[in-house]
Amino acid sequence: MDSIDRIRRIIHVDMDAFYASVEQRDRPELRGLPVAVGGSPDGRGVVATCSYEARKFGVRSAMPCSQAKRLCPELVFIRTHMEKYKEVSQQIRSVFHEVTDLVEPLSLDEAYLDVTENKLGLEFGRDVAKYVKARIREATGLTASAGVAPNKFVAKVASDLRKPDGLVIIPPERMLPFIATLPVRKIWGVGPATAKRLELLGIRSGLDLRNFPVDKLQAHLGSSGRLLHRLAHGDDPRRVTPNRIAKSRGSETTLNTDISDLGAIERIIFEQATQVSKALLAIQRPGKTVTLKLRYSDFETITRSRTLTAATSSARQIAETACALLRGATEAGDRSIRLVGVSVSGLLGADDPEQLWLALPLP
Ligand code: DCP
Ligand code: MG
Repeated sequence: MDSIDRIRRIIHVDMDAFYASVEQRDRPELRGLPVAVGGSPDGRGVVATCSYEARKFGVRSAMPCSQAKRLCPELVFIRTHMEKYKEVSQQIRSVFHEVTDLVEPLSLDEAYLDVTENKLGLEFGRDVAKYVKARIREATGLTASAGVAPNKFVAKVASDLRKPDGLVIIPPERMLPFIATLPVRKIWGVGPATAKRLELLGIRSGLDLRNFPVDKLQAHLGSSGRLLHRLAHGDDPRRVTPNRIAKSRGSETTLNTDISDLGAIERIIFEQATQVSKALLAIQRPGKTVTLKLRYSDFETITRSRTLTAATSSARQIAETACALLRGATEAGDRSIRLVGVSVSGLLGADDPEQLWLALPLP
């Protein structure tokens, strides 16, 4: 039988306050304190993430540092140490592969595992998830949260429910009642714009969505309406796919001499954006998130990202977004630069609702 047709056991694992937890692990004097990683306390840049102590004050990822400081005056700002996070990321991936090779990483700190069959020979997803959490703690000294469910989207919602150090199991028989209670925003593929359109139809919860006539939904939302209807019935056909095709395209340049002239950096960014645009057009996959990478002359390396409202492959839009990040969210100009890079991620493709629907056989 095809693996899609039988009940699967999917685990979604996500590290808790990832960058901040690594910093608190390595600097014990920071434990128990509100800590923000990224940006700087003089108000420049944005917070990449923050410790749970800081979240009590309302500090969040992507918040400008100035605002974070206002919400929490004693907030301790720490620079990012990407090499360390990548190393931990490798360690957790090794742990995942102790239980299955069906591992689909979503980012440095997050992955789906299909443990329907697993190397431990365990029957219950719950036991596999407990093993993974314990091994992650042993290998890295850090906590992860996990969700276990028969499909990806429910597993991901579940892993977020009892953070930090959470473990939430949604067994097959509890899946439909669970989805019924969810706000539609939690359903995979529903962003703010779709949520607003659903709201206009009086659809607020998973139950509303499930009970709404599918042909009417399709009339309003097109093919993704049918997919949403399926998801509301607990039918998320996405497989856990190891080694997915590249999820970004980028271009970076190490400069011959360090430069601090913003105009000169912008010219490089425009050239790079043109390269990236060509690459995206070649694979016919526009992307939503533009990332600017800079290495300062002292080798400190930062990335700044902005997610657009719609996917793009336009060189101009990529360049303008990267330049806005350069001027608004970095210290370029005050500090000289030895490397510049532009990349686009969040590419539309096989995992995007519209395209997924096109790939599915009609029921
Ligand atoms: N990150 C970032 N910029 C963002 C969001 C996240 O640089 N806007 C980085 C920092 C995070 C890491 O990615 O530590 C993982 O992102 P998560 O969304 O999983 O957030 P955390 O792991 O920090 O916290 P949580 O416990 O909510 O998962
Ligand atoms: Mg996380």
